[in-house]
Amino acid sequence: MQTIFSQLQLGHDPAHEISDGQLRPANEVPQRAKTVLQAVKQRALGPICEPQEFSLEPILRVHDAAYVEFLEDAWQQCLQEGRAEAEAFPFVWPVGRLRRDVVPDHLDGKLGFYSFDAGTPIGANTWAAAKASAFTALSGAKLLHDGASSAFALCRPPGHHAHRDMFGGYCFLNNAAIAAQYLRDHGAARVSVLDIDYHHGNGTQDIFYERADVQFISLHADPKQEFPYFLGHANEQGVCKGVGYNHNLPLPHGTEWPQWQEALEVALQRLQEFRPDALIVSLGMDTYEHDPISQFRLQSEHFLQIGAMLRQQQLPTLFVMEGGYAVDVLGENCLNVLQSFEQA
Ligand code: SP5
Ligand code: ZN
Repeated sequence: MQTIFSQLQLGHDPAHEISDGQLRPANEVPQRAKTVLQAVKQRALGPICEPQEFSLEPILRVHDAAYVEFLEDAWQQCLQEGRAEAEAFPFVWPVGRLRRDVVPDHLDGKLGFYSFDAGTPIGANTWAAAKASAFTALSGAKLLHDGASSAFALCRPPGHHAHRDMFGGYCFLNNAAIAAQYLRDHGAARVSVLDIDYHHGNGTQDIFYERADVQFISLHADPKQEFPYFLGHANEQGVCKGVGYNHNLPLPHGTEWPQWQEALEVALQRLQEFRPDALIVSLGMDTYEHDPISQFRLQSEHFLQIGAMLRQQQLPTLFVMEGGYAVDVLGENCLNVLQSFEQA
């Protein structure tokens, strides 16, 4: 299968994230993409291509225009306010009864208005990288549209936590959602997004929550115990036309392969009932036993089994890279899914 990747995606290079009450070294670093790219080459998955150029239009099918403008301009605004020395973090949010109907002018106000966490800094090249990452997903979607049976969008920064108008969870543009919408706009009647990242894909869920044409299924750590904490419970089933098209399968800390696999079987059952024209896999590798920020216990060999189970769905499948922070083995684990998908 083809891999899509752009060097521009390496430009987002955060030094820090705020977690555990500290400024800590960032987990979502360019090296993640480099190591996966290296494994794609070593294991000869197939050709590696640059993403095509797109206009912003397919991004604006998913994200609010004012939010996209904010991301585009954020670093310029940092420079204007003399804050080029450090990356920009939000620290105040319009939650509860604070007002969301007036967009602040000040950078700190805007940062909080358009985000939901303090773990996702904006730097000089963040917008260029996020845009390239979205174009990578779009190029993968276009390959499927043009008849490919599978493609690997090596997206980074990741996307599944990004809402229509909020960044967070290391994500700025929701690559998987943008790809799903593209496929809908180009002839697919039904698209499924299967999210197997360790964390709940709150952004993707929310984007499609009222819709019956894009199914969202997610296996993830129980939000009672894990980020993003405020979405991802089992009783979130969609609203309006979307009732019955959202499926959350939260799992406890310490989950091992048998339990995870059982949840995947349930997810695949829901997928088959929906009969999608295409499948987008939000491919997070942070379910791995030695992931530094996660609490599931999947082993490298289990990723081979995941690839084989996905293969059995016999659907045009776009893999969109999400999380995974055990950088040393990220390439191996990722390629285990992708190669067993091709060879099963
Ligand atoms: C795409 C993706 O996987 N985003 C994940 C964002 C998670 N951000 C919260 C990180 C909190 C880390 N706390 C770990 C404690 C271990 N010392
Ligand atoms: Zn994750």
